[in-house]
Amino acid sequence: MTRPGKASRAAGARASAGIGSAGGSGKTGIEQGCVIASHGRHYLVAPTDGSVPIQCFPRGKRSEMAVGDQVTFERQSADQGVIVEILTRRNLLFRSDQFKSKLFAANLDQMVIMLATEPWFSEDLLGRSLVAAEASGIAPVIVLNKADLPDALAAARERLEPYAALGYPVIEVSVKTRPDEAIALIGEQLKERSSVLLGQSGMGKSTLVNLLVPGADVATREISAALNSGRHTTTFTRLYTLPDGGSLIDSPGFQEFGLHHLSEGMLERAFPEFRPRLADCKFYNCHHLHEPGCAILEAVDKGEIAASRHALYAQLVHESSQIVR
Ligand SMILES: Nc1nc2c(ncn2[C@@H]2O[C@H](COP(=O)(O)OP(=O)(O)OP(=O)(O)O)[C@@H](O)[C@H]2O)c(=O)[nH]1
Ligand SMILES: [Mg+2]
Ligand SMILES: [Zn+2]
Repeated sequence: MTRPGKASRAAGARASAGIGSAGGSGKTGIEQGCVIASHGRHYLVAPTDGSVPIQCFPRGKRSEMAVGDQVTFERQSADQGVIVEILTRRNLLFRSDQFKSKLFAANLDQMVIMLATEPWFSEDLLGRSLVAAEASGIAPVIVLNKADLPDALAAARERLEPYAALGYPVIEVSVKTRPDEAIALIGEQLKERSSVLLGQSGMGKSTLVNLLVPGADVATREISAALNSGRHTTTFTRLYTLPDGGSLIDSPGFQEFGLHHLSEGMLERAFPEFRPRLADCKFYNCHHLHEPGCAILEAVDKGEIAASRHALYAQLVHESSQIVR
């Protein structure tokens, strides 16, 4: 796909022009719904009136839709429809490299970053997820799963300490071996909010969805020791309605989280430990890379800002300058 337009790169995409007075009654053939799954150019839309989800196609080569989008659609048959309009988004979460973007989800309150004691999680991806959440105004929550594996637990806790110190909530669970506790801890956090689950493959995202959503029956990545058969991994993004209110979006594990679309100004504010110091730099347009009198670099020198966080910032600024417009 092409990069979402300027408007969607800001806090939220503008809706396209109105479609006139459909009235929402459904009588005219125009209905409203929520995109609950996307696979290529195929979308599953759950009508707002509660009727069964129907498959919808975008009309022409209009902009791509994200799971969580509110749309209007026109029914063509009992189980197929055409998208008429994407309603105004509160926010849009996506990743981007130099050339293209990939949508994660829209209209989110919360990002649940799923990590596990095993396999080893990438701190780079964690940092990028946090930056993406901050830049889109979505509250991040870190979940450390597989706390039942004692050998790996201590190391994972230690790696997460600096993030807890930054104020990010860290919830430790074992979805598989202590499901009731996981329901209590995570269920409460998800109640009445729209959340997206992000994380590398094998962290336990789908296992969590199966626990929280009765009947979800999501394939989980059970790797058979014998033949490496029976291996499942999530290949599409899907929204589930939570029994206590709210929704949870399961997404495929990812290895890369490009943030080429974030400007330098957005990046410096996406690091909460930078924010209170930004006004103290000598130059008002300081890049916080090599400038004399830079309050951020001074804080890094004093050990008040982790060097790894500043390195991530510098890398993201570099990527942001590489964008092909
Ligand atoms: N030991 C342990 N294993 C777990 C726990 N939760 C999930 N698993 C296992 O971790 C593996 C991966 O789980 P999934 O839920 O498929 O992971 P995922 O994050 O959805 O992976 P992708 O769909 O590939 O992104 C499965 O074999 C699960 O049984 C846990 O609390 N403890
Ligand atoms: Mg999965
Ligand atoms: Zn500076």
